[in-house]
Amino acid sequence: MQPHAEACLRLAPGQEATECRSGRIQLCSESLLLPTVTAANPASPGHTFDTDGAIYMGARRDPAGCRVGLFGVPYDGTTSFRPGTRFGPAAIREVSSGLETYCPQLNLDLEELAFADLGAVEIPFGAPEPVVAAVRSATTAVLDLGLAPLMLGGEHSISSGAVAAVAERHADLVLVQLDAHADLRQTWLGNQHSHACAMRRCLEVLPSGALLQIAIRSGTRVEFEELRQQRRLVPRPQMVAALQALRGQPLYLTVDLDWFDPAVLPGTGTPEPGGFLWADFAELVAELRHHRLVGADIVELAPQLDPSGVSSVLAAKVTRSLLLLLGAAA
Ligand SMILES: [Mn+2]
Repeated sequence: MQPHAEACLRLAPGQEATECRSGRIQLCSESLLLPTVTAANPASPGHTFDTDGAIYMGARRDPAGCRVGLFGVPYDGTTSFRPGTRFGPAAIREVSSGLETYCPQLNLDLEELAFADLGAVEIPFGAPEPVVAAVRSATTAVLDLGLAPLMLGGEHSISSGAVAAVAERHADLVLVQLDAHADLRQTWLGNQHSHACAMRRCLEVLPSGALLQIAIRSGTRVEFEELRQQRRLVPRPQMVAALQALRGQPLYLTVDLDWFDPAVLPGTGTPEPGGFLWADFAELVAELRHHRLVGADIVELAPQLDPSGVSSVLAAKVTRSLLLLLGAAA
């Protein structure tokens, strides 16, 4: 158990913090034989975050005094090809303790950032509409706590809920998408909230209509015609310059992990050859250091599709970068 995490756990009477074999921090009742307690977040009445399971390294459960609120949405109800993103948030948390808290690129350390891991949004099983609504409500609750939201998916359909909540606070919000796929379909497989429609739904809840789609490499002819006509497609050589032009504006960054090459991140449901490496992401991180990042999500990790586990490690490191950027901008 990490000492700082232990110190920050708020325990109910009759509970004690224990470390289980996997190294996870659990809130246990008096007997270790009883199931793990699911705790409501005391600071957000009406919104229950399930805190069962692991916690991201260095995080607190109690949001008081924090600047960033991390939460998971373990959902893969509309996945069109290979499912498994419901296991994404847990995998990111579990491997996070293998990373350093210090980021040499940003010269920032999670040990010096007060951030909360609020757990998982409690979502209904099945159709996406109530899930998106729950995500919007939970993101609003995180914003009401004064925290910058960082959401761990789950599949990409959840992003429109978080974007809608953040856009309510920032009418001039700009959405920046890292993704292999355009995600601009009106509907897919009979579902308007399919993850293949993620950016179409985001555009409906984004008052500014401002969306930058960074180096998208897969989609239909119709999607690409729209990308070109709307000048939303940012080619790889221009991605840093395109962000530079947005300095000072509030940004929401959605990271579909299939933006990375399947060689470095095979653990995703719809892999697309021709993707990017960590160094490419690091270039964006360096530029984002100068921006007002007000919210972000990391989606589409399907950890069980990668027996090596490196996909989860990369996702956990992306999480660390975004925690630090959100914390620095808050
Ligand atoms: Mn994608």
